Amino acid sequence: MTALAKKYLTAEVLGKLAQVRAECGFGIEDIVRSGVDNPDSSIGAYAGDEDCYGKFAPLFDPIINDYHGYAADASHHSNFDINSLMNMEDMDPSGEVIISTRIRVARNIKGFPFPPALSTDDRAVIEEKVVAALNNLQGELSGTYYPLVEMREETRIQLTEDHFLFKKGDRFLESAGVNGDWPASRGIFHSDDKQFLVWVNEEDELRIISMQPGGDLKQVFVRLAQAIAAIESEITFAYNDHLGYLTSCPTNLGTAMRASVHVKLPLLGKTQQFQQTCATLGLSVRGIHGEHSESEGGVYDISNKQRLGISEVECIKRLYAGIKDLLAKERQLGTI
Ligand code: ADP
Ligand code: CIR
Repeated sequence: MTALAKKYLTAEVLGKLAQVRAECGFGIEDIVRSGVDNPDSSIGAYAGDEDCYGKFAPLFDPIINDYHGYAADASHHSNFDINSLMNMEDMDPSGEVIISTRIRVARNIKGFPFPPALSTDDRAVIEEKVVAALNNLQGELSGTYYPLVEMREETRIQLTEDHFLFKKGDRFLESAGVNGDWPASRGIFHSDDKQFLVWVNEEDELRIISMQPGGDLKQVFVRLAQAIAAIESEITFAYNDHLGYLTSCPTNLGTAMRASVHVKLPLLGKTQQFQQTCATLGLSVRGIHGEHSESEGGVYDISNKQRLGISEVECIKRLYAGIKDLLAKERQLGTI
């Protein structure tokens, strides 16, 4: 097992944390259950509430520092100012190599535990609150909420295959306690064109998503920023100055933003140094059906790795620069 939770849960740290309980009732066994059940985890730890990050800091701080390069006394600053993205052009004006661009942020609601520790009743209250706020959205953000309990199985499968909906039965989330009472109080809200979407009560209480075909990262970001501001005017999200927006998985803290493209890299993707090249550029590689999936046809999901200690616009700028670099490398291989 190579999970960061295993690396940092030394005998000494376990000794310190064995008797500790967070406000949500979580002990160390709850926090690392997903990593213990799934030895192929990369992280293997989930928080049940904000208090877990404080009470279990001897485990979470080194994980956070390892993943984000972020110190235990650092502070996080949010910045959605689109003016600094004004010169950002479409990453693929030809429309041939970037299939689609997506940005999501994770959010949890202040005053509630996170999904691994939610009660049945709290989950239902959250769904009601979120749907009420989403139903007030106007213009291109207006849409419809589709609860999972009412969804036909074919529709659910199609939405998942088309990259709009979360997967069912993820084993990492199952062990973390996220899938309790499935499918009650889960669902997806989306605009008619499916360019603006919100997942309700999956790994985090909200996943706010903007996506569209092609490589216009700025346009996707602008839509997302407007949506977040509109939702935030009605719902207060869990946030603190050290960890930014608070999420159940420590990889998502801070901006909680994953900006990704589905991009064709058939030559570079086959090279031995591909993973290392992406890592050096601060990029993560996933397959085209999300985390823990494989690439198909030389298409990869490439996204910003760091989300904490950098602003939202910085996440976007890093992805943009990284993708430009990867596209140049792919072109070079094509002309050799
Ligand atoms: P998350 O991005 O929320 O952390 P996943 O990695 O599981 O979670 O991705 C969720 C879904 O979003 C998957 O179906 C994935 O293929 C899809 N997705 C991610 N990035 C893109 C993209 N740039 N274009 C289209 N679909 C995407
Ligand atoms: C793992 O440790 O591999 C899973 N728990 C996923 C970790 C990072 N990704 C995520 O939270 N989406």
